[in-house]
Amino acid sequence: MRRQFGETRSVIAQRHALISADSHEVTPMPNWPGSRIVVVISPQMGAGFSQFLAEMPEGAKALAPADVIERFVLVLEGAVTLDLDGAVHQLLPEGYALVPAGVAHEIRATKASRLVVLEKAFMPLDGAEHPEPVVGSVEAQPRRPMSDDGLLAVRKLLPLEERFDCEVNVMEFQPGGSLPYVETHFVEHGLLMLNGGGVYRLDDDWYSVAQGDVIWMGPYCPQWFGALGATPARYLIYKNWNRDPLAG
Ligand code: UGY
Ligand code: MN
Repeated sequence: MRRQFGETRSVIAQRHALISADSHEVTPMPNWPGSRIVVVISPQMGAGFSQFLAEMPEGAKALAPADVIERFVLVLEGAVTLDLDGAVHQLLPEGYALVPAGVAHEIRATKASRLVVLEKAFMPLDGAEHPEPVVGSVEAQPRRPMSDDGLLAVRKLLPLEERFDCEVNVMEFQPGGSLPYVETHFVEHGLLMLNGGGVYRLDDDWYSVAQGDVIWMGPYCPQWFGALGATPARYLIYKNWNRDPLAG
């Protein structure tokens, strides 16, 4: 991109956004003192959640969000500890945690680290218990085939239980693999390209996307992805999940 001519690959549209690194804006964040934060998706653009990238210097800490907010973190680089109710978990690259709303915790970088963070107001379900924290690693989750051609698989990072109001998955496309059809749904997505690239259809536009790109897909944004190149494409994808569209 020729930034000196005011160019960027980022696009902010009514119902979707593509945020590329060339337009990242670093901002301070009270719960992340000393870290470099880039908020890539937020309610200000129309989303029902926020997604940000956090660059933590060694020793930096993150404090818990407001009591009604649940937080998902995935380590991209480095290493952090997660102090949860007295138990200390070590998160390495592709290690992740979901900290339910109201659960006290502290994240501390044991070396310079990069994280992707998703936060949203938790939507409880009548009669269901409050979710428990989840700590895991992407690699430890089974690959579930998603297409007949064997080119698409998903790893589900959170339990498929109704007390959880969101899903966070890693979709894995072999070269030439694609979503089987153009999806339209009332739930929305926050996405981070982890590896490889391809073509993303959002509404009536087709974008080339690669590692590091972030996408917001709002409700009913028609969406499709096809992987291109010699290596697999993988993305992390959040969606609000398992709640009636008339709830809340
Ligand atoms: O779970 C999903 O809705 C997912 N298949 N969407 C997507 O990859 N754009
Ligand atoms: Mn979808």
